Amino acid sequence: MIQRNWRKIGLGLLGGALALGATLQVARAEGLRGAPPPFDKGGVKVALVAYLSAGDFYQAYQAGAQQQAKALGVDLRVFPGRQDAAEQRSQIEQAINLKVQGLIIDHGLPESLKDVVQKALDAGIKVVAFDVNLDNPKVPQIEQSDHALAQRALEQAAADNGVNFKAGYVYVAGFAPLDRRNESWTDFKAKNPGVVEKARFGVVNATTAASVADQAKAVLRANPDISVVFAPYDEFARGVKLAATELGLSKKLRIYSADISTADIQELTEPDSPWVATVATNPAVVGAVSVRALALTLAGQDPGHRVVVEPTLLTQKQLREAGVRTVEDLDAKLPAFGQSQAASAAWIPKPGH
Ligand code: SR1
Repeated sequence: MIQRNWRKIGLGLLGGALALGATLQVARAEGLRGAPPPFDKGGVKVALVAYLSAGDFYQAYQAGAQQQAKALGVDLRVFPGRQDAAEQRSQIEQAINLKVQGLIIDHGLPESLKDVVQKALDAGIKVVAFDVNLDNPKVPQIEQSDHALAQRALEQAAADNGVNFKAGYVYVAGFAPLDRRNESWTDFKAKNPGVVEKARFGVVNATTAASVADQAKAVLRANPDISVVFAPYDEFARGVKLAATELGLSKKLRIYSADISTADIQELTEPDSPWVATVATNPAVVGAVSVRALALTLAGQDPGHRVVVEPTLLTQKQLREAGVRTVEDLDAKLPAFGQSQAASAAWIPKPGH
């Protein structure tokens, strides 16, 4: 009956859902052998509601979430928020109305989410959050160890440049991972007074790299003594690299970032690239961990309040020397990058199994 109702509701909303760009995958009807309820019976419906949908990170994250959902026999609907807080709220409301059993909230602005997430919890829906602090003991928080991520990038900057340099810094407040990375930057500057932040800039929108490139051009023209840019988001780093290339500064600037994608590897390793290091997880692994954390919560098992996927330092030199061209190459060469034991259980199959 529940299954039939779901189909009815699902068909009624399918047009709207497709218009929103939601993706639908058919749940495994027979259930997962040896799994606890509700996975033993099959037909589990969950939704991933994202705030950011532009950029390689989020596409890979969502693909990883879909692969893990498929392995679990779960019907995962992805709602792309399109960098719009009101749209993300409305999509959470839609997911509640669709009677999903679980929700993954992927980024967003806490103040516009807390009440609607509480509404979902009150309706008996289990919720986990990736990179948005919902400040709710019932909501496990998934992250990439952002303090350590930024520290490792900055240690590499110090190893390459010493601790006396003029820096540009790309930051937008209000995004949990960027706020955590900012705490590491503040700490690094306090410990290294010879590191002088000459300019701070940044924007997050549907075309982040292009917008940051415009800002970076103005900043680099006005501050020719900047030799290091800390840009802890790959879209930021791409923007700064574009600006440096256009201004002919590639050989006198070094960029340190977060995140990696196949397109980023190309940009890091090309001749004379100023993008010299990044610290990153495989976003597909983070997407899979998010689904596993939700699955554990749905099964009444505790994934822990803080679920962490550890990032790896990737330098231009290492990538070039190892002949790494793609994220798949990284997975093969660095097992710690290509998999995570976070939020695992014997009954949860790994993606692709
Ligand atoms: C605007 S927040 C950008 C970050 O979100 C994810 O955590 C990625 O690591 C990216 O750097």
